[in-house]
Amino acid sequence: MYLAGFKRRSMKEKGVLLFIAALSILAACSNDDSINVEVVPPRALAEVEAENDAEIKDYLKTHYYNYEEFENPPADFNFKIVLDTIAGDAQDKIPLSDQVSIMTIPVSSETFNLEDDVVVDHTLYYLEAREGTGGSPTVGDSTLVKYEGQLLSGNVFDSNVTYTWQYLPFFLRGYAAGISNFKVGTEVISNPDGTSEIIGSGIGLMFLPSGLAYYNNPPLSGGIELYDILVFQVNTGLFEEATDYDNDGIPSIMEDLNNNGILSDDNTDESVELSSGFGFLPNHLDQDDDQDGTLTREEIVIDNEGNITFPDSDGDGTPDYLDADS
Ligand SMILES: [Ca+2]
Ligand SMILES: [Ca+2]
Ligand SMILES: [Ca+2]
Ligand SMILES: [Ca+2]
Repeated sequence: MYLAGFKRRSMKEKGVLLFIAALSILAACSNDDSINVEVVPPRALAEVEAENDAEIKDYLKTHYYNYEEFENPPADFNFKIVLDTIAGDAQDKIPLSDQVSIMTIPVSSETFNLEDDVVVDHTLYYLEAREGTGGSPTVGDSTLVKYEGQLLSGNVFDSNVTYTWQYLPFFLRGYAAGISNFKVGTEVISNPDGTSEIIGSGIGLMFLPSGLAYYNNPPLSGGIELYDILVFQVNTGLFEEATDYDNDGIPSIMEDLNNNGILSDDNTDESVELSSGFGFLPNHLDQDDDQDGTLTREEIVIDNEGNITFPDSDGDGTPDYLDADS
C-alpha cells in the first residue's frame, strides 16, 4: 500500500527522517570508498506544478478511454476503464480532454517542507465513467473502494481488486479529494456462491499532479519517481457518512477547523503534545482535543436527532472542547 498521506511533521520526526535519508544514501554508496554525496534540493513547487500540468494536458489531448463500452456495455463487459492513444483506427475518438472535469486545490510549499513560503494552485483532473447511485463521501470519510494506481506510462504501481475500506485522511491528498467527487453505490447483494457485490457503484479516473501526491518523497518501492504524476482508477462502493474516526462525537470532516481539506494540520493542543513527547494527534484522531483531561465527547452536546452543539461556558469565543481552561 503506497498511499500514506502527508502530515505536518514534528521536529523530532524530521530528525528521524533525515537520519533515515542519511542511512539510505550511505547504503547506496557503501561500495564506494570515497563517498561524495551531492544533495539535490527539492524543486520549486510552482515550477513542478506547471510542468506536471502541461504533461497531464498533453496526455488528455492524445488519449481516450473506452467510453463507448461504458455507454453501451457489452454483456461480458468488466467495467474497467481502458486508456489508449488516439491514433490509427482510433483517430476519431473523443479525447479525454473533452470529457474530464477539474478541481483546483491550493497546495502550500510547507506541505513538503520546502524553503520558499508559497501556495500554488494545483489542478486535479477527474473523469466519472459511471456515476454511482448513492451519495459522495467527504475527504474525512471512510470509503469502500477498489483502486488501481498507474503512472502516465501505463505502469501499474499499486492495485486492490477487492473492495477495501479506506479512511481518506490517511491517503494522498489528491486521492482523497478526487474520490470526494465520485458517488458510491446504494446496495450490497449477496451472491449464491457466498461473495457479495455492490450495485450502482461509481467508476472514475483521476490524474494527480505530484503536488497532490508524493512530490519529492515517493515510496521506495513501486517504481514511482520524484515528481511523478499519478493516475488512479477507482470503483467507489460505499462510504460511512459523517465518519467519526476517533469516536469523540464530532465527525472527522468537522475537525478540519481551518477548512482546507487537510485534517492532519488541525491540532489544537499541539504545543502541549510536543512538549509532553507523547506524540502528535491531530484533532480528528484525538479524543481530548484540548487536552484538559475532559474528553471532547463530554464537552459537546448531541441531541436525539444527532445535532451537535458546542457550549462555550466562559464566553471567550472558543468552545469548551477546544478550550483548555473551560
Ligand atoms: Ca471525531
Ligand atoms: Ca491533539
Ligand atoms: Ca477529536
Ligand atoms: Ca475544555
